[in-house]
Amino acid sequence: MRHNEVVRRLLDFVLGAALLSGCGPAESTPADPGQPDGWDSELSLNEAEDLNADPDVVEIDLTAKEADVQIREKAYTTVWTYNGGIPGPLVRAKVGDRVVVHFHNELPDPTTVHWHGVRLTADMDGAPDMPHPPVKKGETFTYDFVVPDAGLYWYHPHVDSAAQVGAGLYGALLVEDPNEPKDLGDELTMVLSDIGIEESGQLQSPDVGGELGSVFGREGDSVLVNGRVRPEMVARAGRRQRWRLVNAARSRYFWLDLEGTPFVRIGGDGGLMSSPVTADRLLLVPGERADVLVVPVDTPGETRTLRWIAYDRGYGTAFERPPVDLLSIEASDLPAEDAGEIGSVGRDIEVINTVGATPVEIALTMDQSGETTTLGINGVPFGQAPPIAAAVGETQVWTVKNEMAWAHPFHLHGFFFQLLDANGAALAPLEWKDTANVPVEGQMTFAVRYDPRPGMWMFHCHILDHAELGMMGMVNVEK
Ligand SMILES: [Cu+2]
Repeated sequence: MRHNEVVRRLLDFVLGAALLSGCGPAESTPADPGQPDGWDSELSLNEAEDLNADPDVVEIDLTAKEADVQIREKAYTTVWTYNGGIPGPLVRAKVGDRVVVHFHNELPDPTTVHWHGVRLTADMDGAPDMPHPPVKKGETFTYDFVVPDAGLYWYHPHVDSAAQVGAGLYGALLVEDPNEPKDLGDELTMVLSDIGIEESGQLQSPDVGGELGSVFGREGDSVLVNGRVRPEMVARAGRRQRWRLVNAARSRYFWLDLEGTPFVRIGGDGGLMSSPVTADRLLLVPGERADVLVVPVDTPGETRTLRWIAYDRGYGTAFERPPVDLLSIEASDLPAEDAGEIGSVGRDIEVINTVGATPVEIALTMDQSGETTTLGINGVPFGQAPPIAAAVGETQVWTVKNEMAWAHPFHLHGFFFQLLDANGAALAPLEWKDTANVPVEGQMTFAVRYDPRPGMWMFHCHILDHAELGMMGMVNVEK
């Protein structure tokens, strides 16, 4: 019997009816329920089972395989999965842990696993043939790396990536920092994605729409939160929630709206920012992450809907596209809470010193002079351009120009960067990025410092159809 229970029974005995009539000391109240039971059950993610007893090692089995998954009502679709579900299992680790992933490929095609955003060694990055060849059907490869930074990361294939991600291969990797404040809110990890499914219930062909589909960037017609179409949650009004969001779609930008409820963004790709930013809408380009606090407030039974809003990422991408409901939040009948003020959330981030930095200028380009359209870097598709030279310890300032009528989410593997403004100053508040939007016929500038992890690293557009058309390059970081 717990101590509280003993005390309560003793009081019952001594005070008798006084307690029941309410004249004596108050009867012990049940523990604060926080959120109602099962409030987030439709958003639950399978978690990868840690097979290693060492508290500083997370060791998991990850199998890529086909599975029949119900996405549309009354229809099962054969999709590509990690461990049988969309998304793949949530991998949970803490800062500094070693992560060991025994990866098995049971798919018909070769594949790799790229650990998007993690500052690991180049040989564990999952870029094909750099140096490990893709994992063929029936083969196994063990990824073994340390997670040095808190934040939400994700994993996905880096072979035929538009088709493989489009078929369902992605999952989240959450690296927690035990020293971060624990009372920021009830935490939810949300993997945002989409998938194209035919009327018949079959997965859409990865080539649907032909070359124009690739240039536009294919967006699946079913928009998913943790693999589900429009899940629902029942949440206590006024109680703060902390959402860890990742855009795992192959092409779709997510511009999020919660009917006037503001998003307090406290972190991004590489953990907490220097200070929060509050906004009514939140943009996540493919590959990007956000760490946000939200406080839904409604009277019991009322529902607030998280919506996808068409973001104009270039020609034809926003025209006459209505909002899409992503998630509904019903206010429970628990008494509303006063979320109060959040304390100071943030951390010190050192500004990268760009004095004497090496300038690197690249352009994201399209070439329609041949029989087929190719995309590229500086007019040259992937594989035909020499890598950009860099050295351990070097600082570079990149200017990424976009010559196309579509925006591109630029992603650099293995290293974080800091965005710079037009005058070359770091954007405030400070944050570590690995993916950032390059607007239509505009540019994006960032500073990067190469810590001692030499090797060949990729950079590319994270509209994966664009990457497959050639918009990828490499940085060779030498010792
Ligand atoms: Cu692109």
